[in-house]
Amino acid sequence: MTQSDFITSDSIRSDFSAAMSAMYRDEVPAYGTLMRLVARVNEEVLAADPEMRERLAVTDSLERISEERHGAIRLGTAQELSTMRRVFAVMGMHPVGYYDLSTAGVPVHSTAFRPVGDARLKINPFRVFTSLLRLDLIKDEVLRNEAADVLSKRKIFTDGALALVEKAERQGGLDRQDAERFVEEVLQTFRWHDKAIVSADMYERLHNAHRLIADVVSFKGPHINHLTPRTLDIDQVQERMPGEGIAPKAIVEGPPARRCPILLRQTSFKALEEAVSFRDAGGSWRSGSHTARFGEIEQRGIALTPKGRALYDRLLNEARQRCRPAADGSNTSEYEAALAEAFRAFPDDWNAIRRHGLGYFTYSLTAEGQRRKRIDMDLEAAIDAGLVRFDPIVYEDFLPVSAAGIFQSNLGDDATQEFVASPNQKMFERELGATVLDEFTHYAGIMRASLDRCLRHGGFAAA
Ligand code: OOG
Ligand code: NI
Repeated sequence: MTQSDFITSDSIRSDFSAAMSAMYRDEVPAYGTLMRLVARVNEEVLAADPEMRERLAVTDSLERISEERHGAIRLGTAQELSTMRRVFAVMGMHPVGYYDLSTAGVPVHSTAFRPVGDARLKINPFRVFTSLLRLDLIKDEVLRNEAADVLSKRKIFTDGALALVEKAERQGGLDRQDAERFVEEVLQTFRWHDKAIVSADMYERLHNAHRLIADVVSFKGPHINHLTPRTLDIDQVQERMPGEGIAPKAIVEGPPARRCPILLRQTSFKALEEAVSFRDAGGSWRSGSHTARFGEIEQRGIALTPKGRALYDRLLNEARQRCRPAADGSNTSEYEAALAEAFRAFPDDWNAIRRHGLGYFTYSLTAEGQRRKRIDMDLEAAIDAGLVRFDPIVYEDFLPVSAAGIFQSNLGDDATQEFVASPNQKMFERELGATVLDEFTHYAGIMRASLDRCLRHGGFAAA
């Protein structure tokens, strides 16, 4: 077997995300409806805005605009998490970022497994927001031990999947046939199981401790709980969801609509109540229901520097202190007004964002800049003279407050619960068996590299 017989990890990721999408549309028909609505709105936006079409044609693949950008799962043990890391590595997905959601009332901490680097993201951007349940936050010791016991006995990966992960690690890749089997085997882990592995009574107790605990502990595997295509106009889709018979959550998470989009805006349709059955001590099945699976959409903007992010966090906090968005939608317009008002303090002009050091950009020589032998001025002057251009770097990660909002609206709106803030990245990385990539360092590196390239090729006086 030579290296050249191997399928690239990017192509395994593409196949996997396509297979997952097909499975999910099949399992959750409302998700198919959302996908069609997103595609329709994206077409309308592009038809009305030829400039955007042009820009997307150059920087992205237009045909794949409405495809999934991410999904999410919730795991129960460190063992599951570290094996999942190895599974995703075969698809070129690596842990980026640490998210502590305990502060927001959700007993998990998380990372995002995603492709790293522009070229790989362009081939296929699929990523999975992966949470690990924090049993240490369950107060009831008896329940905590029972839950740990159930989790320690389940096997979420097929033997075939585990064997192929080992083979990929040993060989440094997989050939076509193995890659196909790998996708098929790994997909099984993300399937929905309507038969619980706990009794109705235990489900009830887990559910009372926290809905999320019941979702993680009660089933055979970590069913994919949502997939998320990209939309070019999130407000349009949000507004048109009810017309398609799907119920959106009350607010769009993240920053308000702006001329220069920052970070990430997200919304979802509420999780469906689905029929499940529980096996009782006597061995007979009892029917019940469980709410876990939903659909989400996202719209991405520029990646912010630590300074920009601190400003974002402060303004979001300000808005939420003025008006806490109610889950039933009763104060949505008031919240939107507070958000828009707070974010007036965030510059809404690319050059201002850049000059204040709030966002990450890539720099490149314009056609005119390329013609010059030597650019005898500093970078700012070269930008003003039209010799150098700058383009925003897209934010590829997630936001903890938004994630908490997405979790909550899908755990049932009564699920808000207080936990003591207890971020523990060290513990998470121990459980993961690896460190997570710091997203700021990563974006800064991309900006730095583009700047170096630009300075070198421009023969800058200062370079
Ligand atoms: C994950 C929620 C977070 C996002 O897009 O912020 C998330 C979950 O509900 O498991 O997917
Ligand atoms: Ni999501």
